[in-house]
Amino acid sequence: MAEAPVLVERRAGYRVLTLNRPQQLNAFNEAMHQALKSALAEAEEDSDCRALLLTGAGRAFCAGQDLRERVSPDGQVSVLGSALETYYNPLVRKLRTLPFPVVAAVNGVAAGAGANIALACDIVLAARSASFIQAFARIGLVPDSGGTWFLPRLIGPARARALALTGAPLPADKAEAWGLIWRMVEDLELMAEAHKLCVDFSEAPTVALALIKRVLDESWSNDLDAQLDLERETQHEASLTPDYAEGVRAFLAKRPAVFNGRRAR
Ligand code: T3D
Repeated sequence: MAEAPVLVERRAGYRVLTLNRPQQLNAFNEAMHQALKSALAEAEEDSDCRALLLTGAGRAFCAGQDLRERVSPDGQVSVLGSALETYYNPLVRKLRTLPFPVVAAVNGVAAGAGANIALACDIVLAARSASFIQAFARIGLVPDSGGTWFLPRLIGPARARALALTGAPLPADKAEAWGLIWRMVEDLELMAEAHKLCVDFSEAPTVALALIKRVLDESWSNDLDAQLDLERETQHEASLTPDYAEGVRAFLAKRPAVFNGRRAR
């Protein structure tokens, strides 16, 4: 029987999703898209899931679209557009709006949509041997999966343009130095660090974290006035959660807070 294209591991308080087509460097085919979509939906529906770890099997994180799927037996390549609408765009939107943090553990090369899906995660950790490649221009395409949005915002227009136009690999240490990712760690420490983050998130005030994701994303298109209004709204919502009450009480009692991650009843 063929191996599952996405492996799902349930841990206490979080899930680990592993892109699992290592022979193809975890390139996305339709089956992998479907499996990832279902795994994300199931994680979202599980009220005990308070963080997600996304990684790749084998030596790569993900090499983007499986290009073999884009050539017909007579050598014709597909015209694109609907694939983005059907798979990549909903995937990026879902990662940004999941009501808990998503940690990408980039274990090796992340190319094309694979790089930008990593950047869509809330926190990106990369192994020293990993690299990020905007491979699109190399095959006559335009960066997608949010790349043209994330890159200039994370590293500035000059570096974004050069990476997109040249398709040059960006090694993990430089990605960290440029602010593209949160941290580079040694290869052997990657998964332990990623799990540690998820364990911490699984004990965090999850509703507040979801609201933080939202206000930071919306800040890109808001002026200060609108952002102040949004902060008022989200702060109100956060203050209705049992975790806020617990956080304040625990602080005053000088004890560690025990957050349940639940919404206000
Ligand atoms: O189509 C749409 O829906 C639009 C959306 C597009 C989104 C995109 O992601 S477009 C960009 C697609 N990705 C790429 O162009 C990257 C292609 N891959 C590479 O450039 C290189 O493989 C890497 C730089 C990622 C790694 O290089 P290297 O030398 O470490 O490995 P390799 O030997 O090239 O690859 C190993 C195997 O994986 C190889 O298979 P083989 O020959 O051993 O049977 C290779 O063909 C396969 N592989 C790697 N990437 C892909 C792939 N097979 C299919 N599709 C791939 N994207």
